[in-house]
Amino acid sequence: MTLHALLFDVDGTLADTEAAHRDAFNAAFADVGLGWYWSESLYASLLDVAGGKERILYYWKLVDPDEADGSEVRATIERIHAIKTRHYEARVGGGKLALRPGMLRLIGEAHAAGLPMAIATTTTPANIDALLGAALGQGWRSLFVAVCDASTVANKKPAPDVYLAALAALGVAACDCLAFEDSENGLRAATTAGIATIVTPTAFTLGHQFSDALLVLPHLGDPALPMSQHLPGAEQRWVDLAALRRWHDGTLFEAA
Ligand code: XBP
Ligand code: MG
Repeated sequence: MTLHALLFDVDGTLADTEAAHRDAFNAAFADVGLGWYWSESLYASLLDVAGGKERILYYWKLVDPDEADGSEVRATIERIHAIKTRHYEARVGGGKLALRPGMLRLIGEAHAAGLPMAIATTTTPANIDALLGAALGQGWRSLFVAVCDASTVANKKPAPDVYLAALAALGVAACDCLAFEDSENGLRAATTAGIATIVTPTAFTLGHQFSDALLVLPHLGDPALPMSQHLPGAEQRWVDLAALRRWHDGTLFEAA
């Protein structure tokens, strides 16, 4: 099998964004006068619900089931979420949040090698622009064959839909790809789509189940920030294209 494409999740994978999301949700709740506050531990559990709007509705049903069934709820959630997105953009825009170790380097390596890439996320399109516009430059979209996000498919992760949409746009078979994820929902979405997946958990997802992952790593590392652990079949302690190709074609544990 030959590696034909890389697919990247956004939140928690390309960058450790969920703290900024949590702050943005809480700022929006304060703006609209809702006495809600999502603590870190509560937010970690709410992250099991993919999609910010879905997450708000889920929480609303927890705290006030009767009100959450009202006719106006959908419109109210849209309004809250639009405010939240503006707060999020303010928190990560302009390069305030760097990509996780190794991501900028790997994306550059793949682009230089002509290896197609796609994004498969459940987050809102504006959030991706805010994060990647600074990290990768305003022309960041040209680096990816497809950007599949909350506006692309109805069913969010752990449904495989967003990965299936990315595979269709790439025109490659799932078995010829590798995906990068940070959460159990994301891993389930990618593996259900048939894509071998490398997981780099964050503090929010460390306790998740990753038994179906090809590899679980603390991050992808960089020459300037090597991982503390050895990588299977690799001399260096950061993930590069050569290592990915070996892992993908099944020579995972053969000597480099
Ligand atoms: C993570 C999500 C998103 C973000 C919040 O997306 O589930 O909902 O938590 O962003 P992924 P929105 O890991 O698939 O990138 O409020 O825009 O949904
Ligand atoms: Mg994620």
